[in-house]
Amino acid sequence: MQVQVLTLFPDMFPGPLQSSIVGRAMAGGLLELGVVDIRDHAHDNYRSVDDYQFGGGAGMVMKPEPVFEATEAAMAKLGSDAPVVLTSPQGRRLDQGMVYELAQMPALVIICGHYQGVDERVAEHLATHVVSIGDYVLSGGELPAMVLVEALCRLLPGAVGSSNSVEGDSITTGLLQHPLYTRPSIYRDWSVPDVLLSGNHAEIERWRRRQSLLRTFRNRPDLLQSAPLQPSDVAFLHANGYVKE
Ligand code: 9D3
Repeated sequence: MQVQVLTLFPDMFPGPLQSSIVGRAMAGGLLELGVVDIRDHAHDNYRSVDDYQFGGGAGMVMKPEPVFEATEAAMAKLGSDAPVVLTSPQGRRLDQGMVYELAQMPALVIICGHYQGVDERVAEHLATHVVSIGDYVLSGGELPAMVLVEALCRLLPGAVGSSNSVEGDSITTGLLQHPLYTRPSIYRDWSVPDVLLSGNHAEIERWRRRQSLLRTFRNRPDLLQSAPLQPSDVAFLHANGYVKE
């Protein structure tokens, strides 16, 4: 997959992406990551990339011309049908479904927003996807772009995790993963739950299922709404304080 990242802060890349799975994918040619300095597409002698907003108000807005022209230059290299992701707090929240959809593409352009935002014509007439990574305030779209690249990379055919059965499990259950333990069986007086050492696989599976249900109920009740639940799951949750809305 070819990814071109457009940013006002090209020094931030590849940054942490050169480690771990993404680094290996880049070294192995599975992922080609290009970084474009949007400022190189500025029009004037001051290399301006931002301006005051029409209508008044504090904060600067990224000008459309450098963003459009940097994107069009990137697409000339990648193919004009490559999706264009704009990172923005106003975007759709990134989830694994969106990552999966984008991972099917041979090429991708990611525009990193900065300042108060980007001239709306970019979202309206250039971006195919406007994406946020969650409800907290960052100073720009660079870290969100890295988050997206890392998530995509794991799904590329041949990358570590691309055929990860454990992940498949957690997607099909729609629940949070159960607790994991490894040796030693006792650490500082804290022992691993007996059931995991029992060798009784039916009991272990039942315990894991219940732990998944409890943590999902406590930490991500929103996920329970769409998780496929057995009557025995619902009964267990009810016995633990769950009331279906
Ligand atoms: C006062 C309104 N703010 C919007 C919620 C202003 C604002 C905050 C942060 C405008 C831009 C930014 C910079 N953030 C991003 O560009 C960004 C982001 C984020 O802050 N959180 C989660 N995902 C993303 S994707 C891009």
